[in-house]
Amino acid sequence: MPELQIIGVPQSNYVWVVRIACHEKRVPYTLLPVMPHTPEIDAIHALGKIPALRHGDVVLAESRAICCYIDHAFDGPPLAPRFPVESALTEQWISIVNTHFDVLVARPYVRAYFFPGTADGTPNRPVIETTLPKLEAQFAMLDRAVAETGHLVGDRFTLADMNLLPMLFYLHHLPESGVMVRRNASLEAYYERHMARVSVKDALPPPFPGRTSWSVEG
Ligand SMILES: N[C@@H](CCC(=O)N[C@@H](CS)C(=O)NCC(=O)O)C(=O)O
Repeated sequence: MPELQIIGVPQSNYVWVVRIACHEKRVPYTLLPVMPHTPEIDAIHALGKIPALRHGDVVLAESRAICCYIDHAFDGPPLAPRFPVESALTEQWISIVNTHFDVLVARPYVRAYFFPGTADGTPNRPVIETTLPKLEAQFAMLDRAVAETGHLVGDRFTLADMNLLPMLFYLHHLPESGVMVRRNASLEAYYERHMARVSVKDALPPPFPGRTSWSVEG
């Protein structure tokens, strides 16, 4: 069997997602900590984004596609349910998180702390203030979604949960979003429960280079 390579720096939430998938399936892999927009990534992802995967002749970009491959190419517990309704609900939550929560709301907020683009490197307050009401609404949506079973889909840990937890981890460590998550009791319980899961902990990234922790002052 050729070596499975996950390509991308571990601090990327989507690199973390595909690594959780590998740990859940007990698929051994090598992590190549490559930055976005480098020649190796540009050769795989048309927009230069991480993660990417290489496995023999198989070369893939996009976390959802990579997780699909890991799920179907290897034995081990299914990452996504195989039943039609649960399978569709898993896709539904991955889509909501990826196209609304992550890219439109959570990512600009997290970037405003870690990559603020301000002259003095301090957090980008205008971006933070703009995203706060949207974050509040999306946390309320997620709180309702996990209230009944403690999972996004049914009563088991699926790819929908794997896809959300890394971004939730970063938000939990930032000032305003951390307070908001803790105010949503079901979401906070969901976060604490699943962050303790072995696959999630084993793939936990180190803080960004030059930092000693994930927490940031407001
Ligand atoms: N839809 C992509 C999103 C990947 C993504 O946004 N990756 C970030 C790191 S977490 C990245 O490469 N950012 C660089 C950029 O957008 O220029 C996926 O699911 O893999």
